[in-house]
Amino acid sequence: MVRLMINGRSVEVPEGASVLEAARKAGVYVPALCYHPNLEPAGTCRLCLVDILRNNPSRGKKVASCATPAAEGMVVLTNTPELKDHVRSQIAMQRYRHPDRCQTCAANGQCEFQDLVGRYDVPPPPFVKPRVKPSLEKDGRAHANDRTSPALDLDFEMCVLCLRCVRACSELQGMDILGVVARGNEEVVAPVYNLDMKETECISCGACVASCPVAAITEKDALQDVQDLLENNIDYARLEEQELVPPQEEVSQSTKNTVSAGPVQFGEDDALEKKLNDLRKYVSVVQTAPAVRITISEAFGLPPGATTPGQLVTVLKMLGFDYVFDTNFTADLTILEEGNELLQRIANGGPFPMFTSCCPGWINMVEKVYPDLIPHVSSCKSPQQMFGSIAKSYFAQKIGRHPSEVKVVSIMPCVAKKDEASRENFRTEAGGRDVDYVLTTRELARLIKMHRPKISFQTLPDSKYDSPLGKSSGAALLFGTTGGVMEAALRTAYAVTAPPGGGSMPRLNFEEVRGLNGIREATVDLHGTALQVAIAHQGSNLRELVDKIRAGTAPPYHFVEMMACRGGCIGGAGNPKDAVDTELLQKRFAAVYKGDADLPLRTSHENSEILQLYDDFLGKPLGHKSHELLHTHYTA
Ligand code: HC0
Ligand code: SF4
Repeated sequence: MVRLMINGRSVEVPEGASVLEAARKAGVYVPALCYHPNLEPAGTCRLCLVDILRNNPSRGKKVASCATPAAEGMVVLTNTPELKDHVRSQIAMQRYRHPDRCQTCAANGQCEFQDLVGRYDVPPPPFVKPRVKPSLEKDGRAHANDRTSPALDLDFEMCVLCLRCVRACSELQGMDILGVVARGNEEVVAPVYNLDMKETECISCGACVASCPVAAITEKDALQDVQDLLENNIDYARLEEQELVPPQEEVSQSTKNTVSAGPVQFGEDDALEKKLNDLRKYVSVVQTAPAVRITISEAFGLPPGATTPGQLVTVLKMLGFDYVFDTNFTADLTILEEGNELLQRIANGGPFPMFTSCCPGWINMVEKVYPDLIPHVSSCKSPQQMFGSIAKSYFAQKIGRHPSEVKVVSIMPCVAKKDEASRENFRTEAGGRDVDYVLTTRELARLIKMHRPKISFQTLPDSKYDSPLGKSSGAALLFGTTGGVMEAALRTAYAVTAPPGGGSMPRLNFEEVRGLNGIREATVDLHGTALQVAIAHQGSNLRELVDKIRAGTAPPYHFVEMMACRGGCIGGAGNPKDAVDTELLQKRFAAVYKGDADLPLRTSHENSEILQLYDDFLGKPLGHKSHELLHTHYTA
């Protein structure tokens, strides 16, 4: 540990920590845009300069505190008048290039640049000269936007050149899609080689989005579509056909009455209610991913897991969804399909290893970078997509609606799920896309705040998920974290491979696959069969493990779980953004395991609504109907 003094406050930090990290620990504010706790320091924004009065490694010069290691005995000043003037002039320079679009910006209220402008009271410049891609035009025009990705949008005007996205893509994901293009005044961050996003090997993981301090890279906005679904669900063109258009005089009369006579009365007239219901174009169905119930609380200033899944259901009902269902239900379904696929491969001798298929960032990586691995990937659709298929078949049938009249919205902690939902093989002629709209957890928080600005999320009452696609196990909740799909599968595999007549105790906890190390491996004894498994999370680790497997230097794994985001979905790029450092990730992680331990049902194969679904509709795992609805194929 080293001890230093910052603005008169003494603080102790581990060796190797930067002066900036020491200041944050001491509770001293130091402005910074290019700093991010998960990335190597770049020292490019120059906002975090400090004076070091004693033990200054730069002999008296101001230094970038993010890139300067704290040393024993340092005496640091962060807030002298000269430093404040420096910060204000740096921000003013950025403001000269940054459009004034705060009110309609996706980052409004969550923007690190907006915070800096407010904190240092930097006035707007007389005019703004935004950054565009002047030297990169393809059609004779400079481009302010790249909207060609199915999951994210780039707005070059918004960029503050902190390079966090470039570093996240390369350091965390091992992908190197983005870079600084052009020089001087024309400098912008964009896909390298003058490509459009859709032409790159981008895997839509969203690590760039999660690290962006402004809204230069954002998830593709689905808020307007979802609001439209919830608020504009009446087929007005058919009003007349239903004899619901009052004559003109009556309209004005009824308007008067509404104003003077209070709220309109409903309830008595069943026929009218039925006619109104017939005019509703769609039944809106929403599904919530495992991790959303853990992290949504953070968007409302609470710690991870502080709100309950029941409160999430309540708020979704308040927003107007007709049915609130759970992706955890189809996570349980996935275990039955994927578990049987693994057992089938064991019986047939491979191909091994079998890789999980639920993470769309990983699937994109396989298709774009490692197509030779396609036969190794499980053919199961992800739980999100299984849900869409089941909602537009089994559930549509149950409520007597045509698949095209059921609109499915997903709430996901993931940016790549938008890409997944838009895939051509995830749509049917009858129902269109299996999943119509995907909102990230962040977008859901924005939607809630737009519609209920004063909501006190934690005091909402609990509601139950609707049936029949709402019941789920603790194993399904584990899907939200790295190692969770593996553990859920092991719980069921252990139970179904138990020798007839029993005698052995069920096994629920597989500690050997838990943890946050980037690559983990274990051998699990399934009643005499040794199953070799591995787990990796975060793009750079996926690549490292794949390289070993392809080089033949990895053990002969049977089953490998791959998740593109650090920590799995609880670290997904669609979660609330604030300071997702290791400490916060550990809290989310602990909340998942506590949630699992608290649930009465812990294993997927004991979920009675899943068993009912097989009895009523699917037949059996890997059966004909399952293949049609729950499995897919991949293309290079
Ligand atoms: Fe995940 Fe999923 S667990 S990928 O991390 O398998 O996004 O939370 O919804 O589909 O269930 C994300 C989270 C899901 C899916 C599930 C899987
Ligand atoms: Fe890189 Fe992922 Fe962003 Fe694509 S989505 S540019 S792969 S960080």
